[in-house]
Amino acid sequence: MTHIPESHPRAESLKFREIIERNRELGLVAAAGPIAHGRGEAFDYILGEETVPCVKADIYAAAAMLLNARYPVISVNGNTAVLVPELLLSLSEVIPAKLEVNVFYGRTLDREKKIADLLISKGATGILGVNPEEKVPHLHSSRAKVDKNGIAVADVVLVPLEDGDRTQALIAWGKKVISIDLNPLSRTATDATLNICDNITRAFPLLEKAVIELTNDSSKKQHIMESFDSRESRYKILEHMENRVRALKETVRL
Ligand code: PTJ
Repeated sequence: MTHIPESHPRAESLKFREIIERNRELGLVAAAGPIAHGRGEAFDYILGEETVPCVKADIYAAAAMLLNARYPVISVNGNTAVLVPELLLSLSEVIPAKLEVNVFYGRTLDREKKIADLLISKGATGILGVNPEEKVPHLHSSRAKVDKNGIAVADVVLVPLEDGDRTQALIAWGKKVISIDLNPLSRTATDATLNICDNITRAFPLLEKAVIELTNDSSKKQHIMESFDSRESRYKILEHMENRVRALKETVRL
């Protein structure tokens, strides 16, 4: 393991990169996992590596949607599992929601089990998606394989860090999809019922906090559900990025 000194200005980011790299070697993260991570890092730079105000509102909307769901499921791929294993468990408990392993690359029973075992080692039970038997209609990638007691019967699916081939198919199947994707232009982000444009390492704790808060405030939850507008949300995050890049550009000439 690479020693990352605490004094390094990018210590936190480097630690997450190290987690991705180490788990790629162990087979939990796909070979393409570090590429996806790097893509996320690039968009995170534009955000300023912080949860921006308009996204905080989206996190509350996601919390309300998950709490209002009849059968919510959190889909777990390799990157998500290794970046936020404990948070996956705690979020699934407070909603409550099922956790389902769902991967795109090299989908073997071995890889599914490795990801499930990581979650089990954190205390999770009833992990779905290991050797599943159902299929998402009209989807031909490995992500099509879903659990008959999970995504197949879910009404709301949380898909952190998706790769875009599945969101449309899930929506066409009648489900609501909440994505967490730092790239607001990705197919997943634009097709989802709601995208949280934030790093999952920051979004998960905030989402959990919002779920706990809204559990005890049904009128706020209802108000959020009624006022949420996904197009407006997409507009605001792109506007934020545009303004930030413009402001940064101006500092160059100061
Ligand atoms: O484990 P598997 O086989 O299911 O594969 C998982 C990956 C992530 C490799 C796969 O889904 C993939 O290739 O994804 P993409 O197409 O690279 O898309 C991932 C999206 O997540 C990109 O738009 C990234 O900007 C974004 N992203 C990367 N890291 C983060 C992120 N968004 C939020 N938080 C992150 N930490």
